[in-house]
Amino acid sequence: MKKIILSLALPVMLTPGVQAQVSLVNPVPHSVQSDGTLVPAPTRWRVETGKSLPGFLLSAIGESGVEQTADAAFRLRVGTVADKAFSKYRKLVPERAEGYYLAAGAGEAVIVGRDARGAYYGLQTLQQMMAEGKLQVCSVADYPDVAFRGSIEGFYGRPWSHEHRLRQLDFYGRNKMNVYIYGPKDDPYHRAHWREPYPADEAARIKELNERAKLRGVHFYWAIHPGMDIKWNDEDRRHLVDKLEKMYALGIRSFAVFFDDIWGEGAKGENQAALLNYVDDVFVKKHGDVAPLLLCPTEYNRSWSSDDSPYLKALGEGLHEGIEVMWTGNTVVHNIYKEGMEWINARLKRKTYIWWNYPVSDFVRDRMLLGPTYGNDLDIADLMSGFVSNPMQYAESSKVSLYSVADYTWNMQAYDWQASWERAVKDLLPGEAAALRTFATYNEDLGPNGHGFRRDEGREIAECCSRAAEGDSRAVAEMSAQSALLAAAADRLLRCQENPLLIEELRPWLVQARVVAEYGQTVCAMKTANDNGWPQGKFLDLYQHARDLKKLMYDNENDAAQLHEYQTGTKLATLRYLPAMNSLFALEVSRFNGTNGTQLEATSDYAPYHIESSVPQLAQLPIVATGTEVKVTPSNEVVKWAPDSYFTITCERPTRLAGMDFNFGHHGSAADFRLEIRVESGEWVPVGLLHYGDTDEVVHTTDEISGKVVTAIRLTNVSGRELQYYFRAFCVSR
Ligand code: LOG
Repeated sequence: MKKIILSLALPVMLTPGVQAQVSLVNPVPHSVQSDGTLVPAPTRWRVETGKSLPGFLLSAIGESGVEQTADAAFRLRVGTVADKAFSKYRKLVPERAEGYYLAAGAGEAVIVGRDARGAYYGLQTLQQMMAEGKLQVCSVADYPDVAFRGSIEGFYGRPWSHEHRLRQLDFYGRNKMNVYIYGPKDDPYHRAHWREPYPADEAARIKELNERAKLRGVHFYWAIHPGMDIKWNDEDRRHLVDKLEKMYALGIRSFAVFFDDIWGEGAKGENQAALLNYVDDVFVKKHGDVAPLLLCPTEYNRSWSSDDSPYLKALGEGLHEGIEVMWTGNTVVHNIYKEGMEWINARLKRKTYIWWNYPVSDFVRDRMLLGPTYGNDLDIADLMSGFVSNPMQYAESSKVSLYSVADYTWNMQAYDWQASWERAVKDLLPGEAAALRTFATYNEDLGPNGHGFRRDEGREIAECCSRAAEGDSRAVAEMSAQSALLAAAADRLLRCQENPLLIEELRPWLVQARVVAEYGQTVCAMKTANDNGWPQGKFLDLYQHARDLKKLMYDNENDAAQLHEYQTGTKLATLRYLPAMNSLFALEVSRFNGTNGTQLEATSDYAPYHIESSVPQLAQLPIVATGTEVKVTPSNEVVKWAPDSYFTITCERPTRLAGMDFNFGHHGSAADFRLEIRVESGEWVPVGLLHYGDTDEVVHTTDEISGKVVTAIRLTNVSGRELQYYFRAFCVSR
């Protein structure tokens, strides 16, 4: 084997053009030494392992796809620094938990981990390098920047399926992520019925997940969310510990307790701290083999807290040392900045564990988020104890972002979001990476949303879009071509067999992309028609077609048959592409009107209902009309209604009502609000509100609403105080 000199001080040391095999590795390793020499990757190897290796590592070697035979010419040696046989490598292995040293050459590869997980990660690096049948002569010294890296299945909506979760755990292992936190809001045994044990079949599945996690070097955290109805008494403390014991019996050894998105009794800091300390004493310490507890607090972001928050003080001072606390940043959905990390660490008196709310889409359910993962500071690795991403309810699609989260948390300073994204797309769908890449560039932004978190969608066509919007001929021609490429990409993906689970998730957006692209092409053709003085009838055909496509797009967004559970629509290309095409449409229609003396309507948009609200959390909520219903997307957090604040839905055209109801998660809320409808004369008419039963949370109207034709509906907080309610459902029937 070639002699390799190693320098830990230097990051990846490669001459451009010779990085082929090492560049296949995710996350980007800290230090690689290589002159770029490539040798054929072994198809068989004889394996020598150190005595320290646990079973999961041996099975990982077994599953590597390379045949193990005693007479193979290639020798693979795997061990840890605890193995005598590997002692001569000890100095080369970074002195960091989960670090490893790997040296690979023509006849041999050696992997030495600081610990077992380190060795496992060295094996991942070697396997990824060999993916294209070649092996690069190199040495790698590598380790993670952040101790705990992974995902938190913590969204509202349909929880991931068992199959998806297993695939996720495999993916985490490959990408050197070591945490999966199980906390789907809509698993009843996690939250609403936290006291109750899982039915046997579900318990068996969780056990299987935990087993798979172990095989992939992943800490499986099971989270419980008791805060909605917990009583601070012995009985409920016992309920909590009993439930944790049941999960312990399944083999779980890492636990989290969540208190997010609640108010009232459950939200008291001292009580939460006391409960966690109690669990620490009677459960964690008692067992001795349970990881430090993880808490998600109620004030989990800075905008809901204050410089001298008594709540954070209670946690910072009250919680046992070692208990980890989660934090979403400056707001619920926010990139993570150094100043904010320092602020919260000082208050919690520990390094905070980041719960990053991206690419979660439970507050913008009409979006598929496939763009690059960017915006977090690159100098904060030492300020956090962990970093987990809350993904979309679409597990496969979330891998675009999770791949880069793995990259970012492993080697922060070297993190290059663009390059990481390019690799992520290839990794997810190698055979159709170009099509997925094209499609993804139209599925980045979240659109207006209550959290104000946006992504820069369509960077690559930005200039072209702005010129096309003003009717520039070359730009319009290019936009027409771009539209054709989007349609082609969507078609390719729709018939792609490579990853059926991914395509199933993307399908509504792919179908919509075809309509979007056809709209763009049609609008570009309207310009051609005007430029060349085509007969009026031809322009009118295109004009009508563009408007029909807009309506079809709207119907697609709102077609009940196509909606995934909880999902309210399917939007894409909204940041640059569609606005540019809409402007061009208006421009060409006015041109046509000018030349022909016609009065065609210049707007193609179709959005029959709009929200106006003085409650910032509600003002940007998506609203959709499906069949006979107009629904507002639920908000996940606690919504604060200032006294006299209002929430209005305006109708583009007068709408005949059949009824309406809403659910703010609180019996008695009917008395706090006034509902009014605006009739066609413009007059506001009050409507009575009531609950049907003694405990019913849903608010109904008294029947004076049915049959009324209205142009707006307004709800006002008339309680005279600030109200803190959920916004679970708001539905108007027409
Ligand atoms: C929830 C979370 C949800 C996310 C985005 C936390 C700590 N809690 O507003 O379950 O997926 O925001 O909607 C949250 O982020 N509440």
